[in-house]
Amino acid sequence: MAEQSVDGAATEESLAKKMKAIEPEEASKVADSVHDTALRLSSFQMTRILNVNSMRKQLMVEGTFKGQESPAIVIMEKKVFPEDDIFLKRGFFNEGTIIRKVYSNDVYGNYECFPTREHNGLNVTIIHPASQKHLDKFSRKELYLVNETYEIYESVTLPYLESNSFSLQWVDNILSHKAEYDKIIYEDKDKEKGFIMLPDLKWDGTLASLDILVLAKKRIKSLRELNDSHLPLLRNIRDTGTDVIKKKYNLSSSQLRIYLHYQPSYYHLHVHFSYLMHEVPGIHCEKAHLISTVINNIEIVPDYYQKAVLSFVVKENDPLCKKYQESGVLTVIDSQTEI
Ligand code: G7M
Repeated sequence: MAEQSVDGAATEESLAKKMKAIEPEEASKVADSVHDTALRLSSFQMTRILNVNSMRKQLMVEGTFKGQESPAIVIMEKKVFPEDDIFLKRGFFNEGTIIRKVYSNDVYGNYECFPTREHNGLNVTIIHPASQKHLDKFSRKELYLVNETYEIYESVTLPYLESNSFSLQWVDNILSHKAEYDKIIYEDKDKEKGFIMLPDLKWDGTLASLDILVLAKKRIKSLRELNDSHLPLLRNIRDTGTDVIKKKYNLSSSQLRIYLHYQPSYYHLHVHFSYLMHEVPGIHCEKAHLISTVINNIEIVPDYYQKAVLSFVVKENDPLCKKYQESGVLTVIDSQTEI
């Protein structure tokens, strides 16, 4: 699923995730890799910009290193600013800093600034030799918004989900205490309104990036299936979940973003609890549904989620995107076409 972040750590992690998605047989083809020699970036000839992400301040380019036939991918990413005491004492600007005025208006001045080398670092990831899979993975993909009615859900989305039987093994392992048992923060064993609360795989454990996952005990596919019979479960997750976090992490419910994803990556109902100050990927309006709104919608209209249009984004080339295309739900333009 698409991810967005203003946080360097999350960005690096999503990069790592992308790279993990390329399977070992690809990696084993590292016959003569530039990583085995003293790397000279000046010998890198850029051939194509694969993607630019202005939000994450990333540039991904394809090219070749001198003397190498196989392509390489170079990913550059601006570094996150430090916020520690050492940095505060040392300061950011010095004699070498260059500053140019762009304009000023009243008390506001806009400048272009070129800090000295130590503040100009980039995180650089180099993939060499890069396979076609790597190139596809890092290439820009057009995004499309699907406005899914319940009829579209029943006729396109659901059959696709059922025919693809995505593995929920990791969820079942947690629910049956076969995995991550020692990580469980709280468990309510009730079959109907019970749940397990544990750290999200992505959470580094720091309070500043609190990211906790709640898995319902009951098998419910997603937000789409929720109705008034699930209100006790949803209220229990919201209320008990916030109580547990208050006691353990001293964060109040008003400091938490508690939400569900639609479409989720895994079709077993789960709720995300994250620290409001932490801008985790997937919190945007085309994907995240606050639990408070979900509960309220069902309180007003018991079968709200079997009536409402739910909007979400699919990526060009996603199998689900192709299904929507085939069924006429989406018209996809060729992203290579000049507009
Ligand atoms: O809402 P969505 O389906 O996009 O999110 C699923 C969440 O499950 C993500 O935030 C993942 O980081 C998290 N997750 C995925 N796996 C495979 C695991 C896992 O094995 N353990 C834990 N604790 N979280 C996981």
